[in-house]
Amino acid sequence: MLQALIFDVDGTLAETERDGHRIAFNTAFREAGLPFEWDESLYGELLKVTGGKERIRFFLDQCDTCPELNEHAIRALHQRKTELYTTWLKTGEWALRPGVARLIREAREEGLKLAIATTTTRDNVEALLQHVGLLDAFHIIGAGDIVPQKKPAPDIYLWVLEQLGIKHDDAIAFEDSENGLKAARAAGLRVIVTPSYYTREEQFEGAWALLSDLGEPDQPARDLLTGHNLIVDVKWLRGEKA
Ligand code: XBP
Ligand code: MG
Repeated sequence: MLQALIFDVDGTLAETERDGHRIAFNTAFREAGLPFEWDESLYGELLKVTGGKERIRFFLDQCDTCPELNEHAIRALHQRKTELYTTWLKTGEWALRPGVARLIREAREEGLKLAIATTTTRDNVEALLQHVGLLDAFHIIGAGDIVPQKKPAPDIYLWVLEQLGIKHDDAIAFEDSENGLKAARAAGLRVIVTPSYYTREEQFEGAWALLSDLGEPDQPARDLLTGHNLIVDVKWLRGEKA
């Protein structure tokens, strides 16, 4: 029986990567006097590495002309990036994707539990949810370094399921990326994928549904496999998926 919905954050709740995270990384690099910046296309490639600190380390390991940074320096750089990013979230120059707030409110009213499973830093999640008035809607927030291995490892989803006290059959995950899909599937979950700006070309084999977004009454979502229009609501999730 469906008891919980578990949401990824970046790309799934909102398009936060290109104009949010990326700009915050670049501003932190510039402030620290570092001689590089991540353009839109390079950032798309770097997104394959989940987690901001891991992404910086991966980039530096591949870069012959970049200065060496130890783990302490990367941590400090990333902390500044988090400050810049949460400030950006508070400006409100972004929006939740279609259907996200509607489904979260409806699920709450229907007595479903709500959780977050993300690789991003917890401060980021709280700032985002706070800004749209949805922080109180969530029972569990699984974020950042709370588990040793980030997506595509299943760790964050397994941790969230344990905290919720439910079995994988009783929850549905919402993701936008192949890494996220793999993580949720490896935890045994059904997964609804709504590809985002950077993940449109990825492979989503094993997704329970592949949709343009969650849909609003005046702006239905599109099933990307069948071409049908639909609105993702709790009734549909409970089994009337047709
Ligand atoms: C997306 C990510 C994150 C952010 C950066 O995570 O890969 O790493 O880009 O966040 P998800 P931090 O889609 O699972 O939410 O810099 O805070 O690590
Ligand atoms: Mg994502």
